[in-house]
Amino acid sequence: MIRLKGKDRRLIVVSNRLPFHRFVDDSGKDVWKKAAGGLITGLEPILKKCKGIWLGWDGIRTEGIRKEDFRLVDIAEIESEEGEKACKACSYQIGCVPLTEKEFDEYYNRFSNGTLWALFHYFFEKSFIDYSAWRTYCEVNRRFAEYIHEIAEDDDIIWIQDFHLFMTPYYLRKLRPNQEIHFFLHIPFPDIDIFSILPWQDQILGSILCCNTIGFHHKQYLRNFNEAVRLYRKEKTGTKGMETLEGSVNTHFYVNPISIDFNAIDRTSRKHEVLERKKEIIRQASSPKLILGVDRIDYSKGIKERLLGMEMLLDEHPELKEQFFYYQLVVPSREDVETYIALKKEIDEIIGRINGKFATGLWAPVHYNYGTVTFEELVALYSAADVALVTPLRDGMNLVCKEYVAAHSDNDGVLVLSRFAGAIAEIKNCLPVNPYSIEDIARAIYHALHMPKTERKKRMRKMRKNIKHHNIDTWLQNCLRNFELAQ
Ligand code: ADQ
Repeated sequence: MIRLKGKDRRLIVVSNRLPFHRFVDDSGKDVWKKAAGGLITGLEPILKKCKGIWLGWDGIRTEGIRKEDFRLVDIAEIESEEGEKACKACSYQIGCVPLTEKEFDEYYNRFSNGTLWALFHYFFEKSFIDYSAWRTYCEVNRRFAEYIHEIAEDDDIIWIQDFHLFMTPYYLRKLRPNQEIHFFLHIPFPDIDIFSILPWQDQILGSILCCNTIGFHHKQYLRNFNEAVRLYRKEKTGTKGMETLEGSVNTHFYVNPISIDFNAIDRTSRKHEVLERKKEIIRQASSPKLILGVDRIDYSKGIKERLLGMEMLLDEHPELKEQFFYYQLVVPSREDVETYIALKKEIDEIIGRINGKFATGLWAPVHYNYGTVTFEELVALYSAADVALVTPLRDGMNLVCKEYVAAHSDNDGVLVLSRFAGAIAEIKNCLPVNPYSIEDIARAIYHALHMPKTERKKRMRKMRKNIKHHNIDTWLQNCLRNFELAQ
C-alpha cells in the first residue's frame, strides 16, 4: 500500500508490457520469462515494495478476445523459464490484457512503434500515418481502460505509463469521472514542429489532460508539452469525434527524472560471486581495457554510429590494436518490426567488417552478444568495464548510464554519454558526445582510454554521489509528492 492524502491506497501500474512474457509449452503449460527494459527496471522495485497490481499485455497473441483471457496472477505463483518462483515477500499481482494478432500488428508494431516512437524520438522520416492502425490503437486503449475499471476500487491510484497508452486516460475518465488517474511519459515529448505532424495530436492531448498529473523526465519535454497544450487550448479545434473531457480535472504537470535502485546495484557489485565473475570477464577480454555498450536493439540507441566511431578510432590510431576490447550487449526488442530486423542485419554486417579489417591472430576488436543476461551478470559486466559507451541519438532518460555508475563501487571507470539522452541533465562528470558525429565518438573513446586514474576517480565519485542521492526511491517519493499536489 502507498500512503497518500491521509489514506493507505493500492497502486495499479498500467503499461503496454508486463515484466514477464508468457509462453505456452507443448503440454499447454504456461512458461514465463523475465523481460528487460527501462520501464521494468524503474517500476518493478516499487511494485515489490507496495504489493500493488501491474496491468499489461503478457506477450500472447490470441485468436479472438474472450473475457476469461483477462486474469490476475500472483507472481509468487508463476514459474520462470529457469524453474524459479518469486518469493512471497517480493510478490505482486499482474493483470494480463489479451491482444489479437491484428491488434499486436496495428496497435503495437504499427502505431506505437512505427508512428509514435519514431516521431517522438525525432525520426519523422521513419514515422508513418496509418488510420487503420490509429483506430486499433484506440480500441486497445479502450480495452485497457475497461479492465482497469473492472478491478479498480475507488481509492486506488491508477498510474498509466508511456506512449502506448496515450488514449487510455480518456476512456477511463468516461467510466470513472472521480478516479485518481496519473500519467508518466518515459520518452521525450518532442518540439511542437515535430508533434504537429501527428494528425491525432488533439485527441492525444485531450486524453492525457484527463489525468490528475502528467510527469516527464526532463524540463525540455515539459516545455515542449506546455507549448503544445497552449496551442491546443488557443485553437480549440476540439478532439474530433470525441467528447471533450478536458477541464474535468485540473491537471498538474511535473518534471522528475527516473532513476535506478542504486543500493541494490552497488551491493551486488561487491558480492563475492560478482567480483569473481568480473575477474573472469577481464581475463577473457585479454586486452588492457574493456569498453562496454548495453542497449535494447533500437535505431534510437545509436549502436551503428558508435561502431563507426570505433572504426574511425582504429583507422586513425592503429597503435590501439590489441589495446582494448569492445563488448556490445544487445537485448532483443520489437523483433517483428521490419526496421528492427533490418537494423540487426546492418549491425551484424558492420561488426563483421570491423573485425575483418582490424583483427590480428589472437584479437578481434568487437564482441557482440545478442540476448538478455541476468542482473548479476550485467552488474559484473558493468564493473569490469573501464569505459561505457552510452550514445543514443535520442533517449527519454537512459538507465544504462546510471547502472554503470552504480556498479563502480571501485570509484573507477569513464562514462561517455550522448548529449541527447535525458540523463545528461543530471550526470555532469561524464564525457559528453554528439552521437551523430562519429569523429566526436572516436575522440571521446580515445580520451576515455587515456584518462589518468586520478581524474577518472574524481569524476566517478561525483557521478556516484549524485545518482546515489537521486535514486529510484527518491523518484517515487517525488512522484507521490506531485500526486499529493493534484486535486
Ligand atoms: P529503454 O528504451 O528500454 O527505456 P533504458 O533506460 O536504457 O532504455 O533501459 C534499458 C534497461 O534494460 C536497463 O535497465 C538495462 O539494464 C536493461 N538491459 C539492457 N540490455 C540488457 C540485457 N542484454 N540483459 C538484461 N538487461 C538488459 C525507456 C526509455 C528510456 C527510459 C526508460 C525508463 O526509452 O529513455 O530511461 O524507459 O523511463
